[in-house]
Amino acid sequence: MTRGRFITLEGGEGVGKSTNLKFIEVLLIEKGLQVMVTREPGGTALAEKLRQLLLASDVKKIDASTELLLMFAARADHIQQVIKPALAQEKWVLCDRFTDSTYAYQGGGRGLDTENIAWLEKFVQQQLQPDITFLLDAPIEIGMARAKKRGALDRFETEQHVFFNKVRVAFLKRANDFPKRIKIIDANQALSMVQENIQAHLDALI
Ligand code: T5A
Repeated sequence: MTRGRFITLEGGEGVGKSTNLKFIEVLLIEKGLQVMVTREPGGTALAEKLRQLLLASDVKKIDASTELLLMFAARADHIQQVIKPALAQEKWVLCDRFTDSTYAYQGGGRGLDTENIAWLEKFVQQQLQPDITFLLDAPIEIGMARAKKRGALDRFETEQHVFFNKVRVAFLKRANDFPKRIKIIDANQALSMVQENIQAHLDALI
C-alpha cells in the first residue's frame, strides 16, 4: 500500500508557519489530494493538554530535560494516534513544527545533548521522518515583531534574544545536515515571494 506524504513547517517565532501551512493546504486540496493539518506540540487530546502546560506563560520554570520529555511524550501520542493512521490512509499530513523544533529549541536553545534527542527520536519515531520540511528563516527581530502583533506571548516567546539566536543557528545546522529534506525559505520577503518558493518545491514533490 502506498502512503501519503508528510510535510512539516519549521522556524523561529512568528516567521509565518501557520500562514504558509494554510497556503499549502489550499494548494494540495486544489490538486485533489486528501489533506490533514495538525501541529506540535499538540494534535491529540492528550498532546494538546501537554501543549497548554508547555506554553503557559504563568509556568515560570520547567527543567530542560522535563521539557524535552514532555515534547516527545506529546509526539509519541500524536504519531501513533494521528500521523501514522493518516499516512496509512494516503492522506497528506501537514504539521506545524515537528522534531527539528526539538533539536532547535531543546538542543540549541536549552543546550541539551543532541545524542539524547536523537535517541528519543529513534525510540518514538522509528523510521518516520518528514518527506519535506520548509524551514522559514528570518531575522529574530522580524519574527518577534510579527508574533507580538498577534497578541500575548507564550512561555517560549518571553525568552531573550540570545536564546532565539541559538534556536536559529540550530535550525540552520539541521538544514545543512539534511539538505535533501529541509528547504530553507527566506521568510523575510513579501509573503507572495515566500509562497512562490514553497510552491516550486511542492510542484516537484507532487
Ligand atoms: N517547541 C515546539 C519546542 O520548544 N520544541 C518542540 O519540539 C516543539 C514542537 C510552539 C512553541 O513550542 C516550542 C516552539 C514554540 O515556541 P507555536 O505556536 O507552534 O509554539 O509556534 P510559534 O512560532 O509561536 O507560532 P506563531 O503562530 O507565533 O508563528 P508562525 O505560525 O510562524 O507565524 P504566523 O503564520 O502566525 O505569522 C505571524 C504574523 O506574521 C504575518 C502573518 O500574517 C501574521 O500576522 N506574516 C507576514 N508578514 C509579512 N511578510 C511575510 N512574509 C509574512 N509571513 C507571515
